[in-house]
Amino acid sequence: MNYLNQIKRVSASDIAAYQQNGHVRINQVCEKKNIDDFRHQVNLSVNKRKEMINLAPLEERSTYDKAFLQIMNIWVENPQLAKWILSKRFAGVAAQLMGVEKVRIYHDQALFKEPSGGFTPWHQDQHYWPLETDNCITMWMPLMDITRDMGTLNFASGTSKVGYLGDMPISDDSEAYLSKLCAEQGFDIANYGNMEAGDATFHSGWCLHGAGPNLTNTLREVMTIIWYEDNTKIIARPDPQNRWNASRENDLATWLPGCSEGEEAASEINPLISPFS
Ligand SMILES: O=C(O)CCC(=O)C(=O)O
Repeated sequence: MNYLNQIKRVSASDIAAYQQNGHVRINQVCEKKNIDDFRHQVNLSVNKRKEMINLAPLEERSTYDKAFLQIMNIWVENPQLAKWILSKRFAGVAAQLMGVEKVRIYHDQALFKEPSGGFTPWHQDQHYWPLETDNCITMWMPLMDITRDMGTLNFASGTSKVGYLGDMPISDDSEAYLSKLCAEQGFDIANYGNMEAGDATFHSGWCLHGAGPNLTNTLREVMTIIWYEDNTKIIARPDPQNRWNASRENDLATWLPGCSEGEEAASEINPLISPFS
């Protein structure tokens, strides 16, 4: 069977840990012997896109832009990479953790932390996503062996249940507010440490997380994929809970093109993946 269709079974204890803490580490989601093609395809696309970006020197950038090179939704322009991003193998792990049969892709993103790249401020991913579900997940996979001092993720355990905490894009403000919140509420902070190429951490949409700076001279190559459960609607408007913000407006236009508030979140760039059938 094609490797990309091979389902990796997740243990009951890993599923329980994810449900409880909002994050979990699963080793060899892509076995090391198979990582080279995935890494190669990501790098091809990243290098192509990078040519179009005018990168300022690190010291002149904002905290956000110091944290990583963020190259988004590259699967749509690279059919060889699309095979990986839309694979049953990756979506199967996500679906088992989420407890669903089918998922949709929200978007992918390469997050490359440069040598001496800055810390990633505390944030909630789902602050950006106009999705009417709590069942969203991100896979964060290094494409190379990495050490903790290259900036592996810190997670505040149990925060997947806190919901929307307000309009807080990744910034010095989100760092200040959310690190204070973590300290005050006494959330345990987890970091899974060194990882091998193809290991992955998974975190849910509301789980508070961030990362340290890259203290090494090596570029930290990480690829991420975001999925949400099938049959998810876009937040309606007006929203009595006041959850629309500028980031969500932008995401609606960018990652759900042609879809409207209150409708199913299912544009042509959010393909449905049924890993188990
Ligand atoms: O790679 C990083 O430093 C941050 C990653 C992150 O925030 C995410 O994948 O949601």
